[in-house]
Amino acid sequence: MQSRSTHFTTCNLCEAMCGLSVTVEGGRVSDIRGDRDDGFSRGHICPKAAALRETYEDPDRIRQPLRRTPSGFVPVGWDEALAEIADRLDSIRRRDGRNAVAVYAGNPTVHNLHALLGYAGFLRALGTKNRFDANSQDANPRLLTSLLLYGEQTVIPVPDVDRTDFMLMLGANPAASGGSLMSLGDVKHRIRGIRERGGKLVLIDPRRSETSEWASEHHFIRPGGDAALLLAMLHVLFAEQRVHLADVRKRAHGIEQIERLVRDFPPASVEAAVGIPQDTIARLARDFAAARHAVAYGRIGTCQQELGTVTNWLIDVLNLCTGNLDREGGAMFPRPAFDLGALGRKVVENHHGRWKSRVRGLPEVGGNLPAAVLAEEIETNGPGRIRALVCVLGNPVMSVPSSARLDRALASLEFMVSLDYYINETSRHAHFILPGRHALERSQYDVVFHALQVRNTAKYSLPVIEPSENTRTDWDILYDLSMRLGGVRTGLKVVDRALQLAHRLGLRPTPEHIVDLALRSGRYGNGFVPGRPGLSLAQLKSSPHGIDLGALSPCLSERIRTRDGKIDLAPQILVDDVTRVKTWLLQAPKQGLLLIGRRQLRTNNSWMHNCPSLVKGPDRSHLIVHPADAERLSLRDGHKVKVTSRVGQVEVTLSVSDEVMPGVVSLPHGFGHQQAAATLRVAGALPGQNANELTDDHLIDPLSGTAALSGVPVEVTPIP
Ligand SMILES: Nc1nc2c(c(=O)[nH]1)N[C@H]1C(S)=C(S)[C@@H](COP(=O)(O)OP(=O)(O)OC[C@H]3O[C@@H](n4cnc5c(=O)[nH]c(N)nc54)[C@H](O)[C@@H]3O)O[C@H]1N2
Ligand SMILES: Nc1nc2c(c(=O)[nH]1)N[C@H]1C(S)=C(S)[C@@H](COP(=O)(O)OP(=O)(O)OC[C@H]3O[C@@H](n4cnc5c(=O)[nH]c(N)nc54)[C@H](O)[C@@H]3O)O[C@H]1N2
Ligand code: SF4
Ligand SMILES: [Mo]
Repeated sequence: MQSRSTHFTTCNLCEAMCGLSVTVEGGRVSDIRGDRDDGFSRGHICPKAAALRETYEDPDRIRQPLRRTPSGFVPVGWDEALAEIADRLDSIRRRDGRNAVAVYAGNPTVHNLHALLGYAGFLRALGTKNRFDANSQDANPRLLTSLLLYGEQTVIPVPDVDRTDFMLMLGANPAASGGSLMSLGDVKHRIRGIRERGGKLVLIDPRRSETSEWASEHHFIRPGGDAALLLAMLHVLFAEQRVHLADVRKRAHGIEQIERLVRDFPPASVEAAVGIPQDTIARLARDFAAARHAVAYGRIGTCQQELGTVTNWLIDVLNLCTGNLDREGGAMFPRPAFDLGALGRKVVENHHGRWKSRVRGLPEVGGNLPAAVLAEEIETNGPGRIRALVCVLGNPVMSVPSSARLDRALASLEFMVSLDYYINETSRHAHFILPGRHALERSQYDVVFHALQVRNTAKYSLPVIEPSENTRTDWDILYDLSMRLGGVRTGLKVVDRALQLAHRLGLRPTPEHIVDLALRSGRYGNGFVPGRPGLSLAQLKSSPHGIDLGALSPCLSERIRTRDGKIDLAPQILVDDVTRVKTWLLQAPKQGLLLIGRRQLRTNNSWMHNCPSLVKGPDRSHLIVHPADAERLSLRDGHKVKVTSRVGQVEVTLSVSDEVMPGVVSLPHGFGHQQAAATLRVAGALPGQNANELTDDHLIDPLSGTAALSGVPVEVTPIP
């Protein structure tokens, strides 16, 4: 008889962190379902959870290191690969300097305890200023706002969804995404709960998304119009004396500057460009101010645009001015058990513009340069040119703007390594591919997402399945490479001392050691006092459904890192940037078609299209165009069209629907795997094109370097 066992773990695919109950029979996963005892996700899962098994069993997933040879990729031993990689990287940096070796960290890095902690040490060992990550396609405007206002980029407000009465949601689609910078298990019931309690959810989005079905109201907005909308709402609040002035003055500097700024934005002056009538703007402002608990929340639609940082700033301003920042039912700050920000300035680098990209002079944000400059930094001759790249759990050829250019640039590198378990558009350029252990074979603590939860929680999960023979975790790989390149230094004194000691004793530190140290020294820990109760790894190990540490409570005074403990509400670079909002208002009505994206429940960025259960059924890669635009341009539903931007051109199938705003067209990203069809056999056979062949590496938010992947001017023409 085959052994049968049930294991509890956490889905690491999106930020919702759903609890899973996984049945293993005879060493194979036979069933994955929601863990009803998980206090947070309460049994909720989405179709991607079951696909964890598909990626685990996927015959295209690579399970041993590969070396590229003229006749294709061939298996190579771990030690041989690691020794040669360290040697090549070291000789390039000795010859051309440290910045000649670049790194790019993709999104799954933050979903993987082993990669996240290993990467922090690896960065120190490399010492390069050419660091890139997915945040310049994602959250940089939010991180920079937190850095400027609160002095700490990890101090990020999340909506207190369970207690709010009015949620203004801009540029987010949790019904498809599972929620982002707002970890909320059981997303559907939590968000729908707002209306069920008699509250309101107002959604602002250029597409009538899946989340609109949960909303009380949905309003189309012209892509990029959020900053103008928020300025106009603030104008109404100041004009009608609805701002909690005394309270704001106690907690922040700069309210007078805000009052002056918003005078120029009466709703009548923005309605045409934004696409929302002035009466609606005024009503939304009044409803927001009148609600007992209200919260404005913005996500990727407010980041992937040229006014991303200003927009994210104005969201916090609106919350503060109405008495809803760091208040129950408003925008609140979690108190994480493992607090990255509390680990010190070398772990989370709170600076902006300390160095700039060599060619275009764009500023670093928290130590990372915008990925939009990666191609030009590889292509442009001169001192400091990038000659080698280590790509950590990322697929920038599919995810970065002007992707065709990046594809060519990667092919020209002297040396490249990918930590990845697929041979895809990016890793095919690597000289070595190192596949870390699969999620089901490794432990997990979500360092980042417990710090973004709508309740304070902590959870550790053990591996579900015995690791396959001769596999290594991403921690093992990155730790080994770091030691070969000069040693791991996290910058955190206590951790570094422990690491040095362990190394001298011939012991290998593990992510578990770090999690335990961080938990015990954190705000719920016992501070290493024997006998004193407190959170530790041992306690989490005996709580496989996670631990609830309570509802969010006001704590900004404890977490803020500004000099005098007050919020810097009007940093000069943001105040100055409002002139770009004025320029936008003048130009917006003259723009032609604007391209936006479309996340779907059954996709996960660029890398899960190889799972048969997720891609079966109708083609989901269409370009959606509004009927009025289709008629004007003689475009027909179901026909092929050509989409052209400044940088590229793709041919895709058209869908005519009024779910998008007139003047807006929508194409999902992550499709278009034909060039990797030999090694991604399911994904490679799908229709669809890479949306980032159209997005533009010169269309960015200059403050944060974030790519404006949304709102890209395009032309659509019929193909006869
Ligand atoms: N047009 C457009 N472009 C976008 C976006 C958009 O909305 N529109 N969104 C942007 C956003 S928000 C993001 S975060 C980025 C994401 O972009 P990236 O982070 O660059 O790429 P991913 O598509 O997440 O690819 C992750 C890679 O990691 C590998 N991988 C996944 N899990 C593991 C693992 O556990 N171990 C190992 N070893 N490898 C693993 C996968 O095989 C894949 O190659 O895309 C951005 N690009
Ligand atoms: N199923 C699934 N889940 C995912 C992912 C995935 O690929 N698939 N990716 C994960 C990642 S990496 C991230 S970062 C999160 C993102 O999480 P979300 O931000 O919740 O995800 P999106 O569905 O991209 O929602 C963004 C919305 O912004 C709208 N939008 C575009 N431009 C504008 C604008 O200018 N203004 C306004 N107001 N709205 C605009 C879009 O139409 C879209 O509906 O999702 C995560 N979860
Ligand atoms: S919503 Fe889906 S992908 Fe996200 S954590 Fe839950 S099961 Fe995983
Ligand atoms: Mo993302």
